[in-house]
Amino acid sequence: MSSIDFSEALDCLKKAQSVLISCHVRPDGDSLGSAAGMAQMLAGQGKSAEIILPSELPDRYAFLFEQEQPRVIEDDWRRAQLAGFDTVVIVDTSVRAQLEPQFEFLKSCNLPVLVIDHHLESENIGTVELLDRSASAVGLMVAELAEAWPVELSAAAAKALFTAIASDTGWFRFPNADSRTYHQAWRLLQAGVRPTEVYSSLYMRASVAKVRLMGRALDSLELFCEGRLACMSLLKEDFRQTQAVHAETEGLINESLRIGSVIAAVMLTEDENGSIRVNFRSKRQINVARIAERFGGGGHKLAAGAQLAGGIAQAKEKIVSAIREEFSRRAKSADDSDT
Ligand SMILES: [Mn+2]
Repeated sequence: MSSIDFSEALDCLKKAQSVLISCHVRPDGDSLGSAAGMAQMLAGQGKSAEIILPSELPDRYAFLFEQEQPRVIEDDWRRAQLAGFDTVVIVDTSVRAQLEPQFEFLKSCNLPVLVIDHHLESENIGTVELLDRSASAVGLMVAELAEAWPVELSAAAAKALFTAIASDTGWFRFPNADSRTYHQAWRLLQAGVRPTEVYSSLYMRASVAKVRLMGRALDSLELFCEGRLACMSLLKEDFRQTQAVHAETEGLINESLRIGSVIAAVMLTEDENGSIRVNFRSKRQINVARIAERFGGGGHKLAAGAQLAGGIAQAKEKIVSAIREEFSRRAKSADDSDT
């Protein structure tokens, strides 16, 4: 059991009768699994819950929504005239930039807005906030909410939360997969999750296009900083030729972390409009959230992202030199502490 105070969040959920659940744009496994798990948990308590996404649901996560596909509203939510809800729950973000379609609605809806998040940055979007930067996934926080409530989770709710946790911990491989994470994973297994089934749903149903895109990404691999930094890039052309979509870049960056010497990895992706999306990963030592923040992005210590204008070559140069600086800064402080 964690030491987090769930009372305010639980009060909010217990009072709610009709809940609107949403998450950040370009939703990932944690946000979708958390939203689906939350919806199932609330339904299990006789409450009504509807998930509305601010971007399309990636196909690979459709298995989380077998009964009912979530609604998608990509433009200003105020125009959708959403009615009949008495509570809003936002999972896996608390910054405006990731909630553009919802933001004005959230400010003007006069409803309690419960934000459940584990990212470093928060812009106080909610009226009630459950923020825990040490949680490996929001799915973990929702599982802990269920334990603290206490309510029993259905097998479907447990599967969704397990998917959320597995996604943000790289199938329990990343350093954020701590005993707290395994404890909740164990509870979810007891509630009926079959990990092999979740693994297949998540990782064994890729399209040919995705595997071809992976080939392109691996082909672009360059090493910098004496082999400690791996850099891969994908151009518009790579998407056209492989017929992959942008959502299919998910997870590709981790392939370069297989290299023994690599400590940090970046993946640069050219968007349709020509801007460059940069994803950062770190095995240890280097805090990539801080580097991403220098470019207007953010994230976690070991996984972060940013968006850069301009061509891929300039973007790569800027990022590589920022990370090079970080390596020498760290080497210097290590030297200082030696003497
Ligand atoms: Mn997350």
